[in-house]
Order: sequence, then C-alpha cells, then structure tokens
Amino acid sequence: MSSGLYNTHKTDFDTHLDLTRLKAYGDTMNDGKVQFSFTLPVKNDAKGMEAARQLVRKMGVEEPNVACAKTLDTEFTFYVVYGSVSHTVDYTNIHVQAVEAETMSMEETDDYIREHFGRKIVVIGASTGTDAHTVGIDAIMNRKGFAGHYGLERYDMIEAYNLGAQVANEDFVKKAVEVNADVLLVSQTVTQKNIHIQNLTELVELLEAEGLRSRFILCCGGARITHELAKELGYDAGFGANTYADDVATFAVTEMVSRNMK
Ligand code: B12
Repeated sequence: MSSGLYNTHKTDFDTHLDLTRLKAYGDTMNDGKVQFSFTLPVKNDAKGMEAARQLVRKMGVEEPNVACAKTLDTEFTFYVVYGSVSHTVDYTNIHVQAVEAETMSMEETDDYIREHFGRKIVVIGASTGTDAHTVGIDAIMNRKGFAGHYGLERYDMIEAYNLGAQVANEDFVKKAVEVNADVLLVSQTVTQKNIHIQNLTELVELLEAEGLRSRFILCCGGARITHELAKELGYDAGFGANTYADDVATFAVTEMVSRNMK
C-alpha cells in the first residue's frame, strides 16, 4: 500500500561510495552534510542569520540552514549552520606521515624494556614555554591515564617525571640532564601566532647548542601537532589528538632499540 512512495524515496538514495570523490556523510551516502559553528560580532536578528548563511554559502555549502543562533552578548551571536558541501576529495591519493609502530600494551612495553634494556627508561615531560595547558601531558603521564589508557607513571619499567605547565625550555633541559632522561615529551596546545613552532624550535636549538640532541628521544604532542610537523622541526615523532601513553611509549622504546641506545 505505502510501498510505492517508500520505494521511490529509497531508490533516490545514492549508495555508491567512490573514494576518489569522497564527500561528507550525514545520513545518506554522498549527501555532503556538514555543520559549522562560529561566532559573528553582530546582533542576534534576521540580518545576522542571513550573514551566517551567506558566509557558509561562500564556503561551498548548498542550502545552508541556521540550526542555532544564540546571543552571547548584545553584539555577539553564536551560530550553528547545517548544509551540504559540494566539494569532494580524492581519498586514494592522500599520503600522510604517521608514526608507524604497532602499539604495544603497557605490559608488553614493560616486558620489552626488561628484555632490551634491563633497567628502567627515564621519561620527562612538560607543557613548555608560556603554555598553561596541562591536561594533554597529564593524559600521557598521570598514573590514572586517560580514556582507559594508563599513563606512563603506572608502567613498572618507566621512571616518569611530569614537570607540569609553563616550564621554560632551559629548565626542561636542565632537569632532563639531572634525571638522566632517555625520552623528552613536550606538550603544546596553544598555537596562536605559531607560538608552538617558535617554542618547539627553541628547544631543539637549545639541545643542539649544548650537544645533547642525539642523547634523547624527543617527542612532542598536542591537538594541532602532526608527525609531519614534528619531523620538520627536528623531533623524532609528533602525536596529535587521540593518542595515548601506550602509543608514545611504544614509539620511544622501539626507537631506542633501533638506535642502539643502552
Ligand atoms: C581546559 C582548557 C584550558 C584550561 C587549561 C587547564 C589546564 N590545567 O590544562 C585554561 C582555562 C587554563 C585554559 C587557558 C587558555 N586557553 Co585553553 N582550552 C582548554 C580546552 C577547553 C580543553 C583542552 C584540553 O584539556 N583538552 C583535553 C586533552 C586531553 O586533549 P589534548 O591537550 O589535545 O591532549 C591529547 C593529545 O593532543 C595528546 N597530547 C597532548 N600533549 C601531548 C604531548 C605528548 C608528548 C604526546 C605524546 C601526546 C600529547 O594526548 C592527549 C590525549 O589524547 C581547549 C578547547 C578544547 N575543547 O580543546 C581550550 C583551548 C586549547 N584553549 C585555548 C586558548 C586560546 C587558551 C588561552 C590562551 C585563553 C586566554 N586568552 O587566556 C589560555 C592559555 C593561557 C596559556 N598561557 O596557555 C584555545 C587554543 C587555540 C589555539 N589553537 O591556540 C583552545 C583550543 C580554545 C579555543 N577554541 O579557542 N584553557
């Protein structure tokens, strides 16, 4: 009885996935549905909503729909705009640099360290420069860990020092030498005016100037850090969002073995 209408809609759906022309997925294949959220420094009225729609349309979004307009202040409004992006990307032609090592569990890493080093590995971490964000480095280092992944302090075979936030590069290096660290972990969250690049570069330069660079495995991480960027800046590896203690621990210890560090 109702199947005529239902079937018509069903056959209208595009179910074809073409990875050379990848589009965002909302609720049917290739519908291109995306959502933008942003603030405009204007009043929350019809004109502001139209400004939000026009802005999003200029970004290649068809039929933008303001799903939310919330007054933040008299002259500031927060918008959520929903619509369909017409653009596609060729997924088959995307190449990224990523840390390759297959992540070992905490127990496997401890066993690996016992077998290859017969001593504890010393890891020192901090959020350096003016960066006050500690949650990222804590997620990696704190005993209780993050999202079900225990932090480095919990590893039997890792001696972990978490210096916290706003640690000057000079103090970080000084402490690394003092505790005879094998691995240096730097967290950078703030990227405004490329402050993270400046700060990460300064650390590498400092280590090089003191002839210490090759003595350490040097890793950085943060929401906007990529492995590619880290390598470019002279780090051994970079870790972005959704990485955990086990990822960096695996990388560090396997890298130490491949470099013949004792
Ligand atoms: C909490 C928070 C704060 C707290 C921090 C408290 C604390 N003790 O850390 C407070 C209120 C202090 C704060 C201050 C500021 N903040 Co803030 N803050 C945030 C917020 C809401 C969450 C960050 C967070 O904790 N994420 C959770 C952790 C677990 O994620 P993560 O850091 O990405 O870490 C993971 C990975 O990246 C990785 N990782 C991170 N580090 C490392 C290191 C290594 C070695 C490895 C292997 C992995 C790794 O592992 C973690 C687990 O997967 C974000 C917005 C957001 N939702 O992200 C803004 C945000 C980071 N803050 C921001 C800003 C601008 C600031 C201020 C400058 C604001 C101001 N004008 O005063 C100040 C900074 C002052 C300073 N000198 O640094 C901006 C940064 C924009 C940018 N790109 O530069 C954000 C993105 C907010 C925004 N949208 O504008 N902030």
